[in-house]
Amino acid sequence: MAGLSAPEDTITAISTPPGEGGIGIVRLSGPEAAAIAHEVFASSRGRDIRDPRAGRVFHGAIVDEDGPIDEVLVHVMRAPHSYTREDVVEINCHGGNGPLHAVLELVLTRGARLAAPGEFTKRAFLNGRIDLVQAEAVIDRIRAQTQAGLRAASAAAGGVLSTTLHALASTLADAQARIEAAVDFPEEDLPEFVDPALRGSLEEALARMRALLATARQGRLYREGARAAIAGRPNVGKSSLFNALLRDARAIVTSAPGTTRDTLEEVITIEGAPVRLTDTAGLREADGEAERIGVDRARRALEEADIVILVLDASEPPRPDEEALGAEVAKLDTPAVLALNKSDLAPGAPAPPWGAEFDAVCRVSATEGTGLDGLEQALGRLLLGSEGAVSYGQGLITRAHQQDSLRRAAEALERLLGNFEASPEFLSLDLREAQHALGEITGETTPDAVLDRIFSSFCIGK
Ligand SMILES: Nc1nc2c(ncn2[C@@H]2O[C@H](COP(=O)(O)OP(=O)(O)OP(=O)(O)O)[C@@H](O)[C@H]2O)c(=O)[nH]1
Ligand SMILES: [Mg+2]
Repeated sequence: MAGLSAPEDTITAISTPPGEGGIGIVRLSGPEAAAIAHEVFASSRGRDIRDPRAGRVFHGAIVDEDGPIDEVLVHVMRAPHSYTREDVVEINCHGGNGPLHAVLELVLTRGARLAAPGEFTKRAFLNGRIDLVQAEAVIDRIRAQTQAGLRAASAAAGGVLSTTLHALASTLADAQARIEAAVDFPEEDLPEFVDPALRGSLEEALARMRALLATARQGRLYREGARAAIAGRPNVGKSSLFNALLRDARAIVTSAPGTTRDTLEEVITIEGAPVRLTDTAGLREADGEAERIGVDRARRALEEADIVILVLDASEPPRPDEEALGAEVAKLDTPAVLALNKSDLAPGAPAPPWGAEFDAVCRVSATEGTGLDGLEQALGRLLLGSEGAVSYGQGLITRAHQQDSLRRAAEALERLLGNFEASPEFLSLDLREAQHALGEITGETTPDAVLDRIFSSFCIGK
């Protein structure tokens, strides 16, 4: 972390979300946190919050020259036993814009500086309390939309992925030491460092990197979710299926074709992953401007989707334009499911021959609710892969930059193993590259500009 020194000033921000609530918190972190809070706080029992022996939680009022502003509880956490490892003071006042902003303004006039987004977490990182993986997992925890996503983020915040990465880094560091010894003492026997044990441990490290890389798709899915678009010609039951998967009568359903005009989105959970489901307008030659715009939006939703559900009315023979639509969907890069809806009206109806182009064919009845389990399973299998729901054992790669660094580390190691008989200088270069790439994930070698970008994507007060 060259170039980054521990900050000296004391920062502050409102750490609870805007709006009204039972309590709201103004947080201070830095060497002057207790001194600044002391200046604006009147303890109801006359205690001095700067005194470590006085305790950690204080009742009283925030006061300025004109008198009390709010009744508060002040929580003092001393370095290094705090989120940032600095002195931290949390002023719990009443949750509302009035009290929170009054308290914030007051501590700003007493010498605190307004924190940048993510600056508390950045300090926790700079002060070595957490590494970059854990810092990023903090924001994933806040944004998690499903229980499984929260669990994955909590595992990462707790250090599961970090432990795996640090074990890999230490294997590489060992190998580096042995190879460098061979560089420094070229007269020594080479076979000693090219021994099978060293090779074996590097091969094992490479295998672990590959296993970790294989979690990237799942990891991203749990963090960001996937987009699933429901498409088809008018009146086949797209909105009914949307409602059935949502278990809610969200979209308007009528027996008239062309009911849905605008796209409609809701999040459902599939195998613990958040999936943004989109209902779209029926695809046909549009009748009027609103429908034409709806059809354009439907096409866009199809293009942007991670998975497409094409709905057919199983009680009628497929139409020629549906075959063209089927070919169009099957040609997309995205996995696609063919849903034969209204199967209650035609239980044994066969799929059209071009259905074979699809990754899965499901018979459903949106109105009866049958076949939904099978459809959800197909979606889960196609989105998550055959490995199914996530396991947290080694941790998950959840971000593109982690995946990119890990891939470079694995490539460097592959090169090294492919060249194992080469001179130690060469091996040492590849190893260094692999170590550097791993360090980008945990934060040791991440460029400052990237760190800034990561932390600035956090919310204020975190
Ligand atoms: N019997 C039966 N009728 C269904 C089923 N699904 C939908 N319907 C009926 O089909 C008609 C059209 O349903 P919608 O869900 O509005 O169809 P849509 O594809 O969204 O139609 P547009 O929005 O106009 O493109 C309604 O009368 C539904 O009640 C089903 O599984 N079985
Ligand atoms: Mg509809």
